Amino acid sequence: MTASDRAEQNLILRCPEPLNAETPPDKLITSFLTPQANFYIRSHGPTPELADDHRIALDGLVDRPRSYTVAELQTAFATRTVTATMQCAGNRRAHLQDVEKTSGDPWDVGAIGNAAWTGVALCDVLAAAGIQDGASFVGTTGADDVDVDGETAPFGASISIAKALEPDVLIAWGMNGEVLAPEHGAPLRLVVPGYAGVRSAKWLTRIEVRDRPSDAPIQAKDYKLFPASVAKEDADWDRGLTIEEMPLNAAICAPVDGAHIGAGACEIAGYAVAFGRAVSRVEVSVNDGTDWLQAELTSQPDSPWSWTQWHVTVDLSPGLHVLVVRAVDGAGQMQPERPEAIWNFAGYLSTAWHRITVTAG
Ligand SMILES: Nc1nc2c(c(=O)[nH]1)N[C@H]1C(S)=C(S)[C@@H](COP(=O)(O)O)O[C@H]1N2
Ligand SMILES: [Mo]
Repeated sequence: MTASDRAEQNLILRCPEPLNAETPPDKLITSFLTPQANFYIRSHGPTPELADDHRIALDGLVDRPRSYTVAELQTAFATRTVTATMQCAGNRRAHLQDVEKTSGDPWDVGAIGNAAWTGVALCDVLAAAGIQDGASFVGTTGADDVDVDGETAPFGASISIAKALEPDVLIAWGMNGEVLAPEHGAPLRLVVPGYAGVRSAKWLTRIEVRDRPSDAPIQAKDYKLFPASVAKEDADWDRGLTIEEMPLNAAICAPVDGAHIGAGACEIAGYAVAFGRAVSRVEVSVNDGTDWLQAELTSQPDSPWSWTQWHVTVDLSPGLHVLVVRAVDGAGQMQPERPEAIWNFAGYLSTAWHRITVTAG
């Protein structure tokens, strides 16, 4: 089966080429770990087919540049597994597009998933190479060529050296106990917990220790946050906020928007993310935000990068209902109420209270 066949069978296809597909909402809440086959796919170019003995180069500001295959990484370094939610910076973009058109795929709530990633700690590999003075960023390159506004270049992204040295940042070959599928970055990808998915380069070919961020278009001219007053044509890319840490968010996964459901008891369920902070409260309203109920939370306290799943059972009278969810993090911060306040031309970081309409009866 090809990656496209798998996506068509298990996911909601947003774009066939490059392959972009999201997890159907019901599959986001059936298990704490999202099976690899149900995990969203966000690719900017064609899926490269790389050999099992593919090598990644490690160079730049290091004393001992070298290259590694998966087998060599497995022999040289301790294997590490980190459970972390990965989320596209464009997740829930459709809700910003309800305000005004943006660029990008109209993701609903499913450009997100939670997985146990297995690989080696990037910091161990960097330590073995010897980081030189002046090292401030770690750049990554993928085997795929991607187009950013007419400029074609290999996928490239970077993270700060401080983030790169966190032990939970992995060079990964596995997901939920399986080897990575081609569409998720086989044989080796980066996993940067807590950061927008774009920083987790798939199909790694090179890791370069640098004195400045990656010059690749994906890093330099994309995935930046601008205020609503800035149009894409006028964007000064150096002034945009580089999207790294992901903000507080929550979404309703069941029922789905527009559903017709029986009147009476109804279970409302979904996920919330606070990345590194706790999700301390999830509130649900069945009357468009007038009254709020507290949802039951399911989280793994020893897994700070994972999402929190939540559910609450309500009694719905016959008729139309606007259901809303909002989350509060461990610092007492809440999501913005309305998407109008956070609209931006690229449709990133769509975190307003999630509202859906259902008909009971
Ligand atoms: N080489 C490469 N890495 C990439 C991408 C890509 O297009 N090419 N997409 C990024 C983006 S935007 C996201 S959200 C995640 C998605 O990972 P997944 O497809 O395994 O869910 O991969 C990131 N890594
Ligand atoms: Mo993404």
